Amino acid sequence: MQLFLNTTSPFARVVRVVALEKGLADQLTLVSADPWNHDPALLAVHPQLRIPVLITPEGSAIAESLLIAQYLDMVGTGPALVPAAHAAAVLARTSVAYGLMEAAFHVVIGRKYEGMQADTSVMGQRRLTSIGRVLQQLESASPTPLADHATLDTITTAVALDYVRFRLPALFATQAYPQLHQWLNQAQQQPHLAHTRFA
Ligand SMILES: N[C@@H](CCC(=O)N[C@@H](CS)C(=O)NCC(=O)O)C(=O)O
Repeated sequence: MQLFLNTTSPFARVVRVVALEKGLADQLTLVSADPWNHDPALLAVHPQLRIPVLITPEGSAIAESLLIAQYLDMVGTGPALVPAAHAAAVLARTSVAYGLMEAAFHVVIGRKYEGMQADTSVMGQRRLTSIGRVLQQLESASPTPLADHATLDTITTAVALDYVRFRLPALFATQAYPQLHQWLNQAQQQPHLAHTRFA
């Protein structure tokens, strides 16, 4: 299988952690891609021109990190990423984390292409407010404790928080979110998260 990615994409990192969790990492060839420069190899496999994209053994090209995660969960080994007994709670937490990841990514990319004034647009304001709301909710609820086998909620929560810390540290001060920083520091020790750090 091929995985089109770059090493700073939170969406691609989720997929890499999932592949490791599901015992599939050695079946993955990582293909570095640059969606922002009209990468022809990426465009040849998927019209969306975004990463990550997974090419399956039968040649299907799957975009969207959570869909790729769903596929890897089905074909890989080991415990389910979304255990049936806790499916609703795991998916609910995943949706919060995924929303944080998307909002943070759009703030970063808005600033990159439009400058800091991107933050003052209606969408910029909505995203910043959403990031603050999610961080506060996670801080007061505390993310689920880390288990031996990561589930989709802990993977997406750890990746989303680390992405905010990596790209938008001013929004995620340690003094404002002490519990979350503590949780994230611990999560980063998990071998698969440690192996996929942003670079
Ligand atoms: N919803 C997508 C988001 C993927 C995404 O936005 N990827 C970024 C890189 S981190 C990208 O390729 N952006 C290019 C673009 O938006 O045109 C997913 O979950 O995979």
